[in-house]
Amino acid sequence: MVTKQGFVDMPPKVLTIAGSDSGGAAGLQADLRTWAVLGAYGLSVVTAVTAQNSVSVERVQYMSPEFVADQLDAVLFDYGAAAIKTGFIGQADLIMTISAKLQQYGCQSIVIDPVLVNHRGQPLFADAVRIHYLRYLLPLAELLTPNVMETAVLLNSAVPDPSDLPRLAHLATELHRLGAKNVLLKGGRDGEDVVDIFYDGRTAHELHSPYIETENTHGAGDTLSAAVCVALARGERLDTAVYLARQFTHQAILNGADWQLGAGHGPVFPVIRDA
Ligand code: PXL
Repeated sequence: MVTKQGFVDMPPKVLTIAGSDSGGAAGLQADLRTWAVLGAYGLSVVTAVTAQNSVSVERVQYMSPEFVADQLDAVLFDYGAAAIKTGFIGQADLIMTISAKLQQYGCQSIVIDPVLVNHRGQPLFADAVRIHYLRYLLPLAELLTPNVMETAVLLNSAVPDPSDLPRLAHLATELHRLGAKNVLLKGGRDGEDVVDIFYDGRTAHELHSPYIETENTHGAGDTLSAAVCVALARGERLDTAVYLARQFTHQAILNGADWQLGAGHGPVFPVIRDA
């Protein structure tokens, strides 16, 4: 909010622990873009640097656990963060390091976006990564945000039919049972709607929004979890945070739905709101 004197209120501080997408669509670039648009102050701890574009991921260079720990110490010791999200991690030892640091600093309002499959739904990592997610990150999650494929990977089960909503609701309860306080299972379908299941430990809520016919959804999951962080950092209830973030992401997908920035899948692009 800009005041009469032209001063700006202090923004909420939010931290992403994520990979860099050289193509600018996903990863920490999507998080920081979302946070700039929503008026939050974004901190970023880099887990890996990818060489990728709209067509393919060519290479991934992981940061060492020591260097990730140093980045976390640097930002958490000084700034702290009112909400935190994890994105692309991809290595068991990095998961352990991140989990230990989040606990050491008593971090709250943690959103775990379990980046485990590529956009074709193929698992990206060895089974050790899945096991480390379950053991070290799920118990820290205020909210876990898997899509249908990632849910199957985490639970080591068959990929569910996205239109079998009772089954998705059941799988969300399973992820809660494994330690995530709340679960937003994304990517269900009901006719012309996409349906996310929000399980809060008591009730599975079906959250509907109209399906947008586009392949330009790169970064949608990142944008969603980043937007949840901002609402949590501003003190919103989690169900409100999820509602606001879904609206915001729906609009971000609409914005870029007809674009052709590169040869392949295009990005989502959040709108700049009026001050
Ligand atoms: O959208 C998930 C995601 C997160 N982080 C990085 C990525 C991707 C998908 O491409 O590259 C770095």
